[in-house]
Amino acid sequence: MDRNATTRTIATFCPLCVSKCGARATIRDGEFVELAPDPGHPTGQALCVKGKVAPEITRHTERLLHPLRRTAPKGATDPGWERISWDEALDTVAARLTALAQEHGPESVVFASASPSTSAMSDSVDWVSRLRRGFGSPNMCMSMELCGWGRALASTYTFGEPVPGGYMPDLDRAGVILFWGYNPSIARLAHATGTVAALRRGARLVVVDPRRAGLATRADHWLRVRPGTDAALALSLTHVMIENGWYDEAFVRRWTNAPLLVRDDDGRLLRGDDIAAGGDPAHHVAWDEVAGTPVAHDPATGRYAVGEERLALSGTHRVATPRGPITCRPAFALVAERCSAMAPEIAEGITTVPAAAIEDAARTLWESRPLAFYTWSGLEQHSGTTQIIRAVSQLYALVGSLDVPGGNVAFPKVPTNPIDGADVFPRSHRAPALGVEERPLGPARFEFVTGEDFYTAALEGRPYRARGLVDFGANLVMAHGDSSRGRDAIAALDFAVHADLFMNPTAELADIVLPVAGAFEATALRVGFEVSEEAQSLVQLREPLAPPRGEARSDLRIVFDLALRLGLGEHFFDGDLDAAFRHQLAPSGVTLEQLRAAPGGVRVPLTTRHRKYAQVSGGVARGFPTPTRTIELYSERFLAAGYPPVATFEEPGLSPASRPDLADRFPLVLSCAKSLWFCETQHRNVASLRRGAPDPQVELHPETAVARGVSSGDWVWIDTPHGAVRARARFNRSLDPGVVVGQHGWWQACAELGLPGHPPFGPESANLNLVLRQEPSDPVSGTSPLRASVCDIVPVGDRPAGMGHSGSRGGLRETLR
Ligand SMILES: Nc1nc2c(c(=O)[nH]1)N[C@H]1C(S)=C(S)[C@@H](COP(=O)(O)OP(=O)(O)OC[C@H]3O[C@@H](n4cnc5c(=O)[nH]c(N)nc54)[C@H](O)[C@@H]3O)O[C@H]1N2
Ligand SMILES: Nc1nc2c(c(=O)[nH]1)N[C@H]1C(S)=C(S)[C@@H](COP(=O)(O)OP(=O)(O)OC[C@H]3O[C@@H](n4cnc5c(=O)[nH]c(N)nc54)[C@H](O)[C@@H]3O)O[C@H]1N2
Ligand code: SF4
Ligand SMILES: [Mo]
Repeated sequence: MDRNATTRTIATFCPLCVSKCGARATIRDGEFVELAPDPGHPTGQALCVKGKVAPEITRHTERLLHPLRRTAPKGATDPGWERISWDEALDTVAARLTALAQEHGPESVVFASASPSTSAMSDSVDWVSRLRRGFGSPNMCMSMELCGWGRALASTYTFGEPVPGGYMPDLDRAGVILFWGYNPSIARLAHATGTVAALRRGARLVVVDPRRAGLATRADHWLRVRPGTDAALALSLTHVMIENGWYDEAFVRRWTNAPLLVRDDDGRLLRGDDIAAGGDPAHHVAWDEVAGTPVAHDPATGRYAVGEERLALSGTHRVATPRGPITCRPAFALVAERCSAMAPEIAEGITTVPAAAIEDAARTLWESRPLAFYTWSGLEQHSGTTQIIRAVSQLYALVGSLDVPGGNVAFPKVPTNPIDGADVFPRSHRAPALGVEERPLGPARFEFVTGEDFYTAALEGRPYRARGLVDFGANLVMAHGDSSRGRDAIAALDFAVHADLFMNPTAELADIVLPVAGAFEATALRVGFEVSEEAQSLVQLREPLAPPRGEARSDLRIVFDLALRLGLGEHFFDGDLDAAFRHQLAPSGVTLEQLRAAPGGVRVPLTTRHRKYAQVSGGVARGFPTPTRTIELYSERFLAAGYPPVATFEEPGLSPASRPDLADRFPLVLSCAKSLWFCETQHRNVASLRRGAPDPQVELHPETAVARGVSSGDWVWIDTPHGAVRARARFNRSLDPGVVVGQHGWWQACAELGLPGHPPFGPESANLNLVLRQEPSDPVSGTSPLRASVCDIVPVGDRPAGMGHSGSRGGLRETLR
């Protein structure tokens, strides 16, 4: 070792995925050489392999270094990239966007971003939203429907707020932890270390996953569910709990809409003006069992005219009205009825989870409460995602652990000024988002556009034509189903700009590509680390550990530079990033100077208040921000939009059961899961990571393999009704023999190891999303059925029948519509 080398370490955090692990960076002779865990940081117990090789990612020889302009037409094998200056690049982008807005309206330009869960876009995504809103576009495409819908948005239809996306599991105090379609050992290290600590102090663990992955090996109950049938399992667990009285009845009466009467004739909630002339149409009605009379519920106060303990939760009640009697049942009776159709023996037939295991797990969830839970990708990406989330949310509501210590808690936040522009640029100034007409309750309601709707708008001009794309990272064609349609859609745009660290198959279709500074080359402000009160109290400024490579600029810098050129300077602090940070920080009492002097962050004392729904102000309890001011087990909004108002099991749209016509040919069910070594479609070019996982894999049961003449490690085709892609067989005895689990995101080569790329399109592809479609999608959200598709596994020597050289199968596709 060079004795004169200067070495220093700096506190920082890794923003490469959702975990945001606290870290210490080593700088040797001015070079960023190492990242290590920082146990003093609330998320710093461990770093994953990706975090540890952050310096290698930063130094990578394939980084984009200069702005580029396409010189060849879209579709040419070589885009003919030509280096241009930043001024030329930004001037061109601004001019093209302005022209599109003038000729076709700003809604013709779609904005996109890599998910903040898989990239450092968490540093800047709010500012991208501000730019979008300032520009006037209602359209943000960022795989919200594949990643955040269930957790963060669908759960709001039950609770009014995101659970578990907002109310985080209080792992430090939980009695029992439930991970449903979530594997934090790979996906969110800070949750994995927190869970291991909880298990050590005696907490119980229930995991619902088709694979015995990660913490499932340490779970008290591992429920091996058939992919996409999770709602059946949730309803069955709930049935067992209701039958045994294993639910918090007082909570259910007071804080859910379980007692409200539902009319038998039209399914609407009974109202004050139904039962008396001149009654208040805003009032709902429950049944007072003691008096045998209807009793009003006033959403403005959240109270009934009598104590909740007197309200009926079951039975059929004939309510006298001026127009004759109306037969009604309490919402809870409808819930219980729906659940009772899923007795464990029936659910076993649907989900493959043994009836006895369902009963045992239900007992643990109740007896070991408080219950803290989290759901993620395993419950997203299904044709029934919204109902699955409704069913799991309902189960959670019944346990009564919401916002109690050890349950799912909305931890406090350090106060800051919002920066996403929602307050500055009101929604009414923008056109309706793509897709909001077909799915009024879906992501478009929140200005998120599904891949399906974006492609339709670009290719078919419905409901209006998408003509421009401003993309910060999102690898749209790889992330969404039907990659070929994605390629055609993006190629059909008048203009696309893509900002990224590396070239990717989506960037290849852009007119201009901008080089982005890596996570450790940029300044970023992080307010709160989400997983606990302590984590939430930390404010940290991540300063650059290395100069940007080439001419790369941070995403923030690019957003602000573009804003200036689009005439939005007054809303972007005239391009001054420090001024922007100061504005954001103002209410916190923390200054930029303090943060610069303390790279490990500044802690702002916070106190968690529990049961915030019960806090009274002006004589009225806060309740929940839903139309009934309660947790909505029964959703009139769903009813009005034509969806089942009570959580319902729907057989996945592309399963052997729903498509018996396909089951002979494609008898297996295909799901997928993330890789420990890579984030989504990234990182295959990083030697230290690719060494750990050189090839795309598909996990299958050895019996399933042997029946097909496949040995461990063989290359196989994953064959779906839409075509076939390659992967290597990996045996996993924990799987049901009828289920296989693949990986998405394979396209990139690793030059250093001489490992090949796999074409994103065409017959030799390993891109799972090439042979999965965005339809049949979830009727509420439009999320794609990427996690429960019929398939078969075929040895690679036997090319699947009917496969054309495009890699997709045109003929069968028609029969699938
Ligand atoms: N079949 C299937 N499809 C899936 C999934 C699945 O499980 N199965 N998962 C879905 C999910 S959950 C998600 S979130 C999406 C992910 O899809 P994307 O959001 O597209 O995420 P990535 O593939 O991780 O990264 C996309 C690009 O972002 C770039 N990037 C990384 N960091 C930065 C940065 O700081 N700034 C900028 N400008 N660019 C950056 C990377 O270089 C990469 O080119 O895919 C979805 N698609
Ligand atoms: N190492 C690494 N970390 C990541 C990412 C990454 O790509 N790599 N991506 C980041 C992003 S964007 C996200 S969204 C998160 C996602 O984090 P997770 O949601 O944990 O990701 P997955 O591994 O895709 O899915 C979780 C589990 O769901 C199971 N599963 C599959 N189908 C079903 C089903 O039908 N029902 C049930 N109950 N379970 C099912 C899978 O077997 C898997 O074990 O991770 C983030 N962190
Ligand atoms: S889990 Fe890995 S990639 Fe994610 S923040 Fe932590 S160290 Fe970084
Ligand atoms: Mo994600």
